[in-house]
Amino acid sequence: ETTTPNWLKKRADLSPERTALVFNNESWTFKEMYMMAEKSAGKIAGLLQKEKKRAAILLKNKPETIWFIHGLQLLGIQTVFLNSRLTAGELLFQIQDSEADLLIYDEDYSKTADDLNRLYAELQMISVKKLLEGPVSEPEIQKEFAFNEVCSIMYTSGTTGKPKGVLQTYGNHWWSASGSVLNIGLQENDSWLCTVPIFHISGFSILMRSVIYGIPVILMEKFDESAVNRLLKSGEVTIMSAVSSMLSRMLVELGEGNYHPHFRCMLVGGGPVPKPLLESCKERDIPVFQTYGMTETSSQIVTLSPEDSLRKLGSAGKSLFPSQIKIMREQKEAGANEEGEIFVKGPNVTLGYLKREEANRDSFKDGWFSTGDLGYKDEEGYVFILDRRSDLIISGGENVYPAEIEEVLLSHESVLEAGVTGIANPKWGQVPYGFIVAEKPVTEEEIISFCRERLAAFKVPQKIIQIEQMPRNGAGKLMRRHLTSLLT
Ligand code: S0N
Ligand code: AMP
Ligand code: MG
Ligand code: MG
Ligand code: MG
Repeated sequence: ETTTPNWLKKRADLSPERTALVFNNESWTFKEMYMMAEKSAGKIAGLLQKEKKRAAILLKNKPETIWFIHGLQLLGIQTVFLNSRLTAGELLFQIQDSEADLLIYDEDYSKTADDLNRLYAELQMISVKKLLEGPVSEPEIQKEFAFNEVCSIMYTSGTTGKPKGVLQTYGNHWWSASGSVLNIGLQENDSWLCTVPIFHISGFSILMRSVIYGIPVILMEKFDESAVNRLLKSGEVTIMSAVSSMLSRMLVELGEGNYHPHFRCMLVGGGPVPKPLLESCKERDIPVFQTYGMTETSSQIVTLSPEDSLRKLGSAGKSLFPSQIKIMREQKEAGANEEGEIFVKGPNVTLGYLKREEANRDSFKDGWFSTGDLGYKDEEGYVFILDRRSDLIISGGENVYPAEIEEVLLSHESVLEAGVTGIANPKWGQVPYGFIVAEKPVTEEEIISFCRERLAAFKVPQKIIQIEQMPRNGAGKLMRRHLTSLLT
């Protein structure tokens, strides 16, 4: 079994004085970061019994979050990353499903924590503030990482049913970071701007790359296009990860301005990247690289290379060095320009979903992971992503699963049938619209506020449309994409 030294510990030993993190006007070296992580580990260890192995975090993009994540790794405790946009009810499922022994939350989420406490009184929880004030014990530090050990768990929903915990091992993160750097390279002055949430793999992967490569993370608590543009103009940042909605907002704010020549890579993915957006980047000499990846692949698995980023605009690129991609059509590998389902394979692909035997059986075929996404390779082997896993809506980089919204709509006493589909939206890419067949009179406002209590804001249908009959095929299956044509 492959093991390596704990990455942060190793990094602090190799380059103690290099900058690890910049946040507002403060910065920390790798040596300081290790000290903070060790101290955090000591604080967490004092709370947990020895055999406890999983902690959930409901935290912000702040330095403490990074200390705690590394602290948990030092203790050999798996981290369950919770999306702070979710409601207490949605979080409860993930906390219980993952059997987390502890919840660490930011003070700003005290209201959610109180709600969780009401719903699940046995859950041990502590705020960052309390944890930082508490005593430090002498923790037993795990000096090594085993590659096939689970490091992190992030939830993602499926086409049907409840969210599933994606198991990400240390090996997955290592290979993901390696694949990225073997594509875009590493330069003396590199630094990676993190304004995507750390609770998504888009953000967490930046933390892993930072310790593995020895480069600083420039962290922002909240995405703000003018603050980001100022940074990119300053020359302080060389690489940034973004989703399309962020990039569009940045371009509007940028106007006729330009980024500093040090800025060398704008990695854009997490959902469809519109061609016109890529073209306006090209016109302004913004070094844009489309990437395709997912929680199950611990971030990028297909990314354009520097030499192709302009020539192959619109493509997500080729699979990164340690991984493979194939397009399957009617059980056979598709030919050039033939559309099919995207399958991926490689050491950054998840071991599977936590406690989901059936989903695991369905997702893996001969060592290949079936993504459910549709795409094709051109004659040179470049991948183009055409469509998402069945019916998945992506709103500003957040996934919205129609089945999950429909379940909530159906639970309303006035709703007999429900269907949800994504409608194009200039700000978010797509937003969900709800279609209902009512059995009793009900207003749009009533349904929307009912959803708001139960679902994260980005999942709440922007409109509720009452219809006479749901479009169904001969077998009675809801044809979600036909809903769009019912809009007047
Ligand atoms: C786009 C973001 C930044 C918008 O958030 P913002 O502007 O901070 O909004 P708030 O002030 O919090 O809220 C204002 C109102 O907007 C609503 N709202 C917020 N977000 C959304 C949304 N996504 N959709 C719809 N509505 C939204 C709020 O509810 C609020 O509404 P009101 O006023 O009514 O209360 C933010 O959404 C964001 O950070 N998005 C990005 C998330 C992300 O990172 N997704 C990627 C997930 N995928 C992966 O991690 C795999 C791919 C990957 O790893 C990757 C992706 C990109 C680049 C690189 C990689 C890589 O492979 O390395
Ligand atoms: P998540 O794990 O939540 O980030 O969701 C990953 C999904 O986002 C993928 O399965 C795709 O459906 C979608 N996605 C990611 N990157 C791209 C891209 N470059 N173009 C189109 N869709 C993408
Ligand atoms: Mg917010
Ligand atoms: Mg997503
Ligand atoms: Mg009902």
